[in-house]
Amino acid sequence: PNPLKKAVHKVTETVRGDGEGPPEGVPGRPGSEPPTVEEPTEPREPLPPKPDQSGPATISPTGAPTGADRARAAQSGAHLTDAQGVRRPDTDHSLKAGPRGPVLLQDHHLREKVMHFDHERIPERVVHARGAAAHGVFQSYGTAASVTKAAFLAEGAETPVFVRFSTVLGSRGSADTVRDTRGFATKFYTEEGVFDLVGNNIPVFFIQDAIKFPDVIHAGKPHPDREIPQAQSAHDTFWDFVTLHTEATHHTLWNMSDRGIPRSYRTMEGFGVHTFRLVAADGGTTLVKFHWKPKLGVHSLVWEEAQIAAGVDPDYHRRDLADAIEAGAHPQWELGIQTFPDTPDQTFEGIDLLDPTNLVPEELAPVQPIGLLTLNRNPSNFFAETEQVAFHVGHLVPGIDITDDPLLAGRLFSYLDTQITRLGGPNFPQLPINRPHAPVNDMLRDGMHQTAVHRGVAPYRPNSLDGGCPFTAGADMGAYVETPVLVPEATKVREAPESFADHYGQARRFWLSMTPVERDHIIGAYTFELGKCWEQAIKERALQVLAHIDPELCAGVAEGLGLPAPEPTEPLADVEPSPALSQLGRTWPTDGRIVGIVTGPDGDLDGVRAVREAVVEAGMVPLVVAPTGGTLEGGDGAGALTVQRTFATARSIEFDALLLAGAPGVAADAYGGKDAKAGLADGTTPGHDPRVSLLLHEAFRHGKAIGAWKGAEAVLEAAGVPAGAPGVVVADSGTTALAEVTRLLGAHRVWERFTR
Ligand code: HDD
Repeated sequence: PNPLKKAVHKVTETVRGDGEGPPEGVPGRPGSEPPTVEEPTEPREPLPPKPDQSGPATISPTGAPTGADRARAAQSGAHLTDAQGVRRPDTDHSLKAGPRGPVLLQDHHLREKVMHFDHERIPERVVHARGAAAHGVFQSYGTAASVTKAAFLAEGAETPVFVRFSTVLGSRGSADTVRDTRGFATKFYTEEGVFDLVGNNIPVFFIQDAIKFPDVIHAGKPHPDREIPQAQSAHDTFWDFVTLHTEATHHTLWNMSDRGIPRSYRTMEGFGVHTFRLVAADGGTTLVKFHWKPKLGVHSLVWEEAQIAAGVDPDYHRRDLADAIEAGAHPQWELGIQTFPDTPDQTFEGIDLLDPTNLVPEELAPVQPIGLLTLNRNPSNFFAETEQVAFHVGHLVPGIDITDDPLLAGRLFSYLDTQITRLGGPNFPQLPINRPHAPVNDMLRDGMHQTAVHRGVAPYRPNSLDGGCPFTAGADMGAYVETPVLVPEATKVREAPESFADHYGQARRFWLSMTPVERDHIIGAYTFELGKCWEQAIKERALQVLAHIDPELCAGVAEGLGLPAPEPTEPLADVEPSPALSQLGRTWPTDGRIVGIVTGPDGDLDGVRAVREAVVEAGMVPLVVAPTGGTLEGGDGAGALTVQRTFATARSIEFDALLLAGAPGVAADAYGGKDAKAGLADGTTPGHDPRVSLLLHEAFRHGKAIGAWKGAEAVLEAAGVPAGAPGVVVADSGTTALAEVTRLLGAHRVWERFTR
């Protein structure tokens, strides 16, 4: 049985409206009485607080009550008060000397209200400002228990988590679908304290040493004079940096691949990037790389879709994640590890494990699943949770340790430091979303925004006044003891090791691992981004870099730029492809995929009813698209069909596949009253609705499966969609068309459409 079926029913019934007709009396739903918007005259029972909405002042991190009343948390009672708990009779009028007179300085309610508003914004994250998050649970398989003593990785352990996804370069209000790396940061509230896995959807990084981080970010962010372009790497400073710092070649290539434009956060892989060190109960150590594998498969947008979404629905990823969770279609990832022996040289098959521009092919070190992440609850307040969550690579628990990756070393400093500016002081771990679920008994005191009321008089140790508490624990009592790693005798230098010098070999492996269509997308992305650069010298330098990855890539981009393709100055790296790096060639579940059913008032509504039901049965989401909103009635089937999208509100980017419910119905209103077929037959412009044509044509261009039935060929033709083309199915009935469309969806797209 498919657990998503129920969820999809829910999404269609509650979020998007349902063919069975709206629940009675829901304001704004068709068929309901017009909503009466009246202000209640008596206080009503407020909604119960959500589980994470307890006031921050009620419990201290030590577990001691602060004396504050939970009911005093904001917006929990019937009557308005000011910040001091004093009831206010009026919050709409300033205190004035007469109704038309001057506002009085003594209006301290006005002063408090505006003062608080003036300070509502906090600085956005210097990177990863734009994000979306969700709560969930991590269930450990226990398969890592032999290599780590981490309690949350023991068999059967269940740990609450909070995961924040993000873009890197854009500001808080920027679009979700820009070409960029995505952040994938997970906070595990383990019983031994908080563990943060602060990763990305790309397994390698631009730079090898954290000292260059400000530089790469300055280069990627908008130009300092005009502050454009927003959330883009398609500009001179970015390409200037990555072509002068050729260690960035591998990460840049990933960004230019389809990985830079994920279809959804739900279809992204995640990577811890660095090599970490796991510590077993017996003290044995293993080097590991962390991977998140999405259950729905790895799936990306095509570039034009990403661009359209950035304008049509800038919240595309944020909405997708929240909708799916609200509908009960809880996204899942498996956490996996690649393991390597902890040898003194910290290399594996010749790959330096301390170089974060390297990955280890899965063919050489398979990813071993160790647990399952399920995101099952949306935040109830964006600011309190998604904005105030503070991740840090130094939040580690016993059994997980760091390595000497120089990029990681800088991160260990940066993440704490940035929170001081962003969250206004050192007490950010006390914010509800950051609070450990393990008891906290520190000797940290006071500071800005201290909400704990600490007991005791002796926050130092040893002491004799507080009974000697706190005592320290050893490793045997669950304390975090750093692994005693041997530091080789060395001279202090500002240098990178010789093994960090190969900047092209891994990039070439990635290129060679791509299928032809993925290579075409990469060539297209480089051509677009470099085409946006102004400086000729930067374009030429970029081509020089590409020549060291592959001549086909270099020639393709050079052609697009209208420049000669240079020769490499050194032999190309001799590397084997890693098929696991390609997103193609696998069949994925179709759960939660969105199928648009285009119809009209005179359409085959019984066919639409049947196909709609079949889409739900298959665990996918049907959205009925018609000329106008409201409901469609007709056919033999009972009940009105609710229209979820109109020709005005539907855009192809929302749908994974389209079904066209027969020409007559679509033609009636949608084609300006004319018959599409007639229009075509007499050679005049078909009387089609350009919005339907655009919908179909974009879906076709973007490699989406299209199914049609009962004489819809003319509409397809009017849209420039050849009926016999790959992935365009014309069948006797909607359900027959859907069966083929569902099969095609398993490959995510009809890849044959992307011909050279
Ligand atoms: Fe970073 C945020 C991931 C290198 C400095 N980083 C941040 C976030 C993610 C990453 C996912 C957003 C966390 C959230 O949702 O709140 N960063 C990475 C990865 C890196 C990396 C995978 C390389 C492997 N970062 C990196 C370096 C530095 C930083 C080398 C500095 C030397 N990163 C930061 C930061 C941020 C941050 C400035 C901004 C907001 C924050 O930390 O809390 O400290």
